Amino acid sequence: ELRYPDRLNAATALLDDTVARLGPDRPCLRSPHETWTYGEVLARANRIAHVLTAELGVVPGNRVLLRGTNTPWLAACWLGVLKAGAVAVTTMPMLRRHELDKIVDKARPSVALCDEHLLDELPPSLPVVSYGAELAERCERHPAAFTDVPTAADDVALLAFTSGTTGTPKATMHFHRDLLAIADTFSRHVLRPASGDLFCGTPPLAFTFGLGGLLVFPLRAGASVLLLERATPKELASIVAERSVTVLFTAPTAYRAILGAGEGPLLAGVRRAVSAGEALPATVAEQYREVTGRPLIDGIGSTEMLHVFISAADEAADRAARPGRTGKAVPGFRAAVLDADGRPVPDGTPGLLAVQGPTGCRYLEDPRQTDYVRDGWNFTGDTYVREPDGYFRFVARSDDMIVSSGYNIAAPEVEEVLLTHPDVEECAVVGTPDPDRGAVVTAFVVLRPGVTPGPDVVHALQEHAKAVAAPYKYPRRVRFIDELPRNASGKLQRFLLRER
Ligand code: 3SK
Repeated sequence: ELRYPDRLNAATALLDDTVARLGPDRPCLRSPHETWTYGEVLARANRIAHVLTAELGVVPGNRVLLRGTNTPWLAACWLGVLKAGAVAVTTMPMLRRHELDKIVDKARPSVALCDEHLLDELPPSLPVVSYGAELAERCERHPAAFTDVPTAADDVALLAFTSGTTGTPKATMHFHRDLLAIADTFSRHVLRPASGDLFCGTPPLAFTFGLGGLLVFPLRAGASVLLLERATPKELASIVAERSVTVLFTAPTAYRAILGAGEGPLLAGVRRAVSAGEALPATVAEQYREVTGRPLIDGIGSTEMLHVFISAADEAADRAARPGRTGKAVPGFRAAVLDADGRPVPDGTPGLLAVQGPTGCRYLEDPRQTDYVRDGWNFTGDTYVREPDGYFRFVARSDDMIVSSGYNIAAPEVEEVLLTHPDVEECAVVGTPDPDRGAVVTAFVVLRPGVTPGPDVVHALQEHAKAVAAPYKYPRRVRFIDELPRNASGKLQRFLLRER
């Protein structure tokens, strides 16, 4: 069981305590052009905390909206907000005015710290300080030391928004102790980082997958992180090789694109490569291992739980975590597969994934709280199977199970089959209404460059699906599209496809 003192400020623990332990001179936050040492980050975060409290009137418990791409400045602002005892409201840099309005209505921040290039979309009623130039100038007026607000371990530190599967945002509240708990569970037991590690990856710091992997975990370990504002999979692979990245966080689609372009060998120096955010296709996990000689660490997490709660914990587990099986409950968490009444289903039978642990779902004023948390379990919305050796195998998001003519068909399984066809770049499968079958399996397919869509390709894909999986699962409808709809954290928005 994890124990933290009653008085706990996560920024103090991540930054000041690391400086006290390892000294100020180690590299901490990097961008492609510069490196800030731990001492420099500490001084910047302290000065930002002064600006917030002394100039902007922020008091403990106030909320501060953060808007920016992944840069050392954004990370320092996040730390400064926590040091001031305020609550960080992280927002995806891609969001536009209409989405930010909803967040501001819900979170009621007192002020925003915003990248100077992204000011346009902020609601004009919200007081804002831009960074770098304006904030840098204000920082100059303040000392490099700050006494962090002695928050309680279960004071809220973070409001993280999730659009869920319906597009209506919910705010999840996370405590100071939760931020350390994700480092002391998934990172400590699965990643096992050392202070010499260099972390890198693509998820935005506004997505808790990125916040953990690209800020909390490296700082808790005294390691450094290379923050990228944007990178295509190809660019990411070259940067990883050039900069000798050792811990990598990105989504399954990026690993697939890197491997598909023959650039997998550029990842050979990565000690720990983590895939989360979406289900990892078995073919990608297999190919990654073949090309790099190392396992790709699959994980399932959620914004509600803050980070990953099922994954493969050590080398032996890595071998047992065969493609298709996400792993076991991360030490510190419990997981079970339950029926709709909350009773355990037998091993081998699909059911609802439920988890308990040091983190958990607390929505800010939202009636959907009781859908997610029941009888002390967090129901993640995924259908899983627990296998007799305790490993959990992903079947589908619960709302991605298609019932067609009485058959239960998991959309990700059909996607996995289609992805093995050489003409398919990406695809998404949904159920669409049908008067005879209730629903039919419908595939939205992005073809590889140079392949011309037409009835022949539809026929070839259908025959391929029938040959590889049980024929009742084949997509009776196939639609070609240029791009799959994804939300700001890169998750597929199947509900938009269903609406088409
Ligand atoms: O939403 C997710 O898929 C996720 C995965 C890992 C860590 C955190 C999150 C939110």
